Amino acid sequence: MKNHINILNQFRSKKGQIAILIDPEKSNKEKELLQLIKNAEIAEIDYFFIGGSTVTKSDFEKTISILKRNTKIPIIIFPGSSQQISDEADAILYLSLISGRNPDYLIGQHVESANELYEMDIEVIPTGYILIDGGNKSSVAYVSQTTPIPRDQTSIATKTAIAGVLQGKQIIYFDAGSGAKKNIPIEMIKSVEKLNVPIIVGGGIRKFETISEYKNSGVNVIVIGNYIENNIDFVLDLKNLNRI
Ligand code: 1GP
Repeated sequence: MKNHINILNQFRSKKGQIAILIDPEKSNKEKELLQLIKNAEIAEIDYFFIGGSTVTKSDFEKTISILKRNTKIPIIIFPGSSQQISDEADAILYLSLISGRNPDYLIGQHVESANELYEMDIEVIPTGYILIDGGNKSSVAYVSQTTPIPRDQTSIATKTAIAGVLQGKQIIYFDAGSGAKKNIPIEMIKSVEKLNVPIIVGGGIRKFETISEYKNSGVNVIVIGNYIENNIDFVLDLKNLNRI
């Protein structure tokens, strides 16, 4: 039995936490991952998220085991498919793609991995996953064959989040998609903050100002992936961010 940290409580505990997203399809080389871990520890990054839309099982397993062996930073699975599960992680975001109408990403993938996940010693966090148009076609929209919510439709995004909470989702993840040109609009965050569930935001985040704005609007966890893949020193710079 693992000594669980209770990641959901940790998400709730403060605003402006930072997660680095590792996509094992792009980052699975031990040397690079070790450098990333080193920088992340210096910068006191809160979480590693791991997952991707088109990752193979072997890249996923290899990457998660490198992380597990080399860091105490909590590892959270952000799964792109039912193949991306492992009890080497501390928790899994159990995503339902509630902005979409593809049953496979609402329940199908979940049924495929249900038995295996049920037996695993891992915290499972029911997550309402909401895709918002990030100004370009994202791989997650393409792979899931779903249409993101238009970025000016705050009301639809809010109603979607409310429906998710009523269904029992414990957190809401707004994603503009990896490499998004435009980030999640602040109005959406402000509108959903009243629901009192932790909010995670990701997609195309590359600037400190964006991170501060999200923190001040009530975002609990800000996810940065793509930008770090080519700018590993950005992780070190995050240490200087005023996170008080
Ligand atoms: C995408 O939320 C994540 O699913 C992070 O996006 O890779 O653009 O940082 P980036």
